[in-house]
Amino acid sequence: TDEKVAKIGLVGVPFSKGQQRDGTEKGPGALRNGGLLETLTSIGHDVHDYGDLPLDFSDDKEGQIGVAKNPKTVGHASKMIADKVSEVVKSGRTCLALGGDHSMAIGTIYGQHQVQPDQVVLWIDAHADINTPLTSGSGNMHGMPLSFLVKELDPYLPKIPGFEFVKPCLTAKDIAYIGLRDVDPGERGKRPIHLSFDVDSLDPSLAPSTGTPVLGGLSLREGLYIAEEVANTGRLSVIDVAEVNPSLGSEQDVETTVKNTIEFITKCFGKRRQGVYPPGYHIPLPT
Ligand code: 6HN
Ligand code: MN
Ligand code: MN
Ligand code: MN
Repeated sequence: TDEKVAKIGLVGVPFSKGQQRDGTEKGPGALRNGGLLETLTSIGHDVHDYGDLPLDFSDDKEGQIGVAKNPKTVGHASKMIADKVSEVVKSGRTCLALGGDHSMAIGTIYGQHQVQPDQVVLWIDAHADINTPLTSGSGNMHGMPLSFLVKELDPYLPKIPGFEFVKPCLTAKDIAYIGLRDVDPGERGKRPIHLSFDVDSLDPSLAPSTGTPVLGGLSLREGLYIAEEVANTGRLSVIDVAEVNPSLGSEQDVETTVKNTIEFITKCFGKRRQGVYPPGYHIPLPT
């Protein structure tokens, strides 16, 4: 049989201070209530739930420093996220990090880097999230995570309190944005994949409950195709699920967002259109 059991380490990242709307801190709860664990377990996966990180999400007392909002709060969260993700990856599990706004990726990528310095990053998003605190128009740190991690941007990055622990760990070539269409042979390899999935990459009709929706996004089939192809590599090591905001939109919007997000996650873990036998499954015989 070619069915694969994934060992998954689930980490809740209830965080919203990388942007200004409340609600993304409820993303992990919404995905849990939507049956994510049960779905992954029912197709045979071994899920260890590390629970939700006890993140502080008060506004910084000093308020805005430069043009980055809540830098200390985001910095402290990033440290806690990084430590947990590196613990999970070290244990040999694929880390499924449920956010939370996309500033979470500073910690998840940096944490993976401590264990797998040869990581590559696949960034699925309507946005590039590579503003520096100086290029950002909004000051929202969910639009900046990659600028803290990319070596080429180091000279352009002002010192921001709370981020003293982060050293740039990626080069621009380590990042692929969807849809990239031309890869050279030398750019391929067997490197562990960090998948950073912002639900706003999907069309707003499919993931309406998110803070920065942009019309004309991926169709569900396009999104699931990416997830299936990534699953086929067998090299998934960390997944971020960012920007689910159950406080936005109607009850129906939240349900749609959660359902489609869970579908994407299960495809990442090998759920197939033709069905999946859990390990040890036999077609029942009449007695
Ligand atoms: N996200 N480029 C805009 C900004 O504020 O820097 C939007 C960023 C959105 C971030 O969706 O994770
Ligand atoms: Mn994003
Ligand atoms: Mn590296
Ligand atoms: Mn986005």
